Amino acid sequence: MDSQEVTPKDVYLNRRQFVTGATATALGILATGGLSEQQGEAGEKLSAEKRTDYAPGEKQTTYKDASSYNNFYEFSTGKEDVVALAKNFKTRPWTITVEGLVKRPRTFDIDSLIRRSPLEERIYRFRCVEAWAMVLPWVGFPLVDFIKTCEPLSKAAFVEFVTLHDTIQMPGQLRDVIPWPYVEGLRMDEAMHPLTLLAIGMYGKILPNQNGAPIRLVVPWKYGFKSIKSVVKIRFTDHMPTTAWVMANPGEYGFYANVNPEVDHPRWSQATERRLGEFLRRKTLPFNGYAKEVASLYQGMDLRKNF
Ligand SMILES: Nc1nc2c(c(=O)[nH]1)N[C@H]1C(S)=C(S)[C@@H](COP(=O)(O)O)O[C@H]1N2
Ligand SMILES: [Mo]
Repeated sequence: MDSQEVTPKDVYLNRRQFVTGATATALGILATGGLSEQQGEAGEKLSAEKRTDYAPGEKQTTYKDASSYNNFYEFSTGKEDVVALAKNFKTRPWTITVEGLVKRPRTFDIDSLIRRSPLEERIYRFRCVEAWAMVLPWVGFPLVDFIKTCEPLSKAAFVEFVTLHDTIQMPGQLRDVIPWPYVEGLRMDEAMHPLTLLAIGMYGKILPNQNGAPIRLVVPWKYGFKSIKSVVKIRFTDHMPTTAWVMANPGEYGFYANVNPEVDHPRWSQATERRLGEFLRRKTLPFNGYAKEVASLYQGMDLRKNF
């Protein structure tokens, strides 16, 4: 059994474990006088290697804006209501179950995952399908690193991600605005692309609940809804997953959801965006400005049909 694999008992023990300052630093967690069992609390500082080359020269959205205007339908469809409703959301203990086309299905404890992965800070542009956008420093590790650990079989062609389903903690799930639990998916090459991040923090700190704690996907060249929050399950499949948004409204939301200023949403233009905290609109760039990195993934595809 791998050290990062867990049983429910391990999860509990892990939570109680006292990590010493030295160990914590080696693990990529900045120890401020030793890390207590508060490990994983929102706002706790993280140390990560800074990479600034993903949105060079662009002004960052403020932490306040990025953490108080959120889409997280499990709590509310009101973007300004999520922060208060997610306040007491429990992010520990937390496990991620890996199933489907893998050598063997396994369950990982979030803290051991974090500990074994060197953390990076990456400043990405982030574009919501509803035409607002941000630039912010995520802290996390490339999804590809985790995929390698999962040992997918060669038949695996897609990865499906699932959010926690818990109507007590997430009362938004009592309303059927979209089918629950929230499901998203990526083609294997998209999932393995070095830009695709599993984020556990932002602005140098543990993710606030409203931004998808304890772990969420960040796919910077796709509309925000692909970046699924509070992930509990990852499944490797040989077919394209049916995602929650495609199920809810296949005419408006597609599987690929690549940011594309030339293809309008049926109800509004995607040509421009409003960055949170700014007044004037900016032009939206193809693949959200990451065309150089990712356009080749879609060579030969009709991106109007495959929206
Ligand atoms: N589980 C889950 N993940 C989700 C959502 C959601 O409602 N539930 N909303 C998505 C949408 S539409 C956007 S724009 C982003 C918003 O991320 P942010 O709140 O960190 O800005 O989260 C995405 N991930
Ligand atoms: Mo969104």
